[in-house]
Amino acid sequence: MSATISLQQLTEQLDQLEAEAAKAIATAASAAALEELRVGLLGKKGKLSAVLGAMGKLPGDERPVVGQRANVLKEQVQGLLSERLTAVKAAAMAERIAGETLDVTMPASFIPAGHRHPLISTIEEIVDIFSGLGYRVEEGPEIETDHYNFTALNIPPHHPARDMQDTFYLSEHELLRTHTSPVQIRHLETNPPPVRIVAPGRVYRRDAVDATHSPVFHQVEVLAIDEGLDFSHLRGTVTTFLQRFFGDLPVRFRASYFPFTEPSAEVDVQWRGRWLEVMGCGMVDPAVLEGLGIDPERYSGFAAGLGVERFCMVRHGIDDIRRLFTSDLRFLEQF
Ligand code: 2NL
Repeated sequence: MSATISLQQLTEQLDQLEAEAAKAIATAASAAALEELRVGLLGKKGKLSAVLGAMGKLPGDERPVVGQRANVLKEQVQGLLSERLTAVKAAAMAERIAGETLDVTMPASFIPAGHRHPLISTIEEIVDIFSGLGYRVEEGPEIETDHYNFTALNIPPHHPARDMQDTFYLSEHELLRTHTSPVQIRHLETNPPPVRIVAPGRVYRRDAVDATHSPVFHQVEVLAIDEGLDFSHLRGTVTTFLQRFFGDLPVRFRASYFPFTEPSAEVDVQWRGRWLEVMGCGMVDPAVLEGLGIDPERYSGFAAGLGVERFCMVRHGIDDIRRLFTSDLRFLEQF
């Protein structure tokens, strides 16, 4: 029936099993692989059980020899398994720790911080100075009517400033504002004096682009209307403003002409030894006040206007207005 088996054969099988188990355990890479090996070697249907099953076919006196040998082997394998399990767990933990290491000394990823465009910071500086002198900021539309842009400012229908050559028209009566004065006219329509406002904004004129001209540029205008204002208030305000912006420099006023002010003046600062024209101003023409229903016998006021690009260029020594509009970061990063 069943084949006979000798003590020698069984002992050889156990030796072979020992070598096989030692090799497999030494290379098992995980706890799960070790458990699989344990079941395969020492489990009920494992290899050791198979050998022990065959033991029954040996003569009675030989059985204890094999039994003893099998027990030693079993303990050996259990020892190897638990040793290897400890090693595998330690390796897994070491790998996990290495993977989760957070290097707190590593530099943060670089996020470049932007900054304001020099034109915008120039507007903010100018507006800040007038805020400090008690002026409120007012803004208005860039598309205006000829009434607010010209008529209300005492610029008659055939004045050259109204010409298609100088102004962008959108329709017969609509245009791109050529100055921010319409903001002040609109404000005066709904706010009775006393008024002190500063009006920054973008304006448009038909100009060919060159180093000092752009069809789109920025203006800041200021307006003060009250009882008893005279040219000394204008002079004091403009001088204070210019010295806060440029530093304590000589300032001079030269007689000039604007349709909406009388008298009018051009203002120069002595910058690095040279006189530079930087703004225009004057006492608001009584005809402008009258057109708004403000009694010029009771109220008077002054106004001033400046080009932001020019202020920015003088302050930073920029030689070409186009640099302010071409968005070249190599230029802009300097400010
Ligand atoms: C310049 C000169 C100026 C004004 C603007 C003004 C506004 C009103 C009434 C009267 Cl509502 N005047 N503005 C007055 C004088 C000069 O600007 O050279 N701008 C760049």
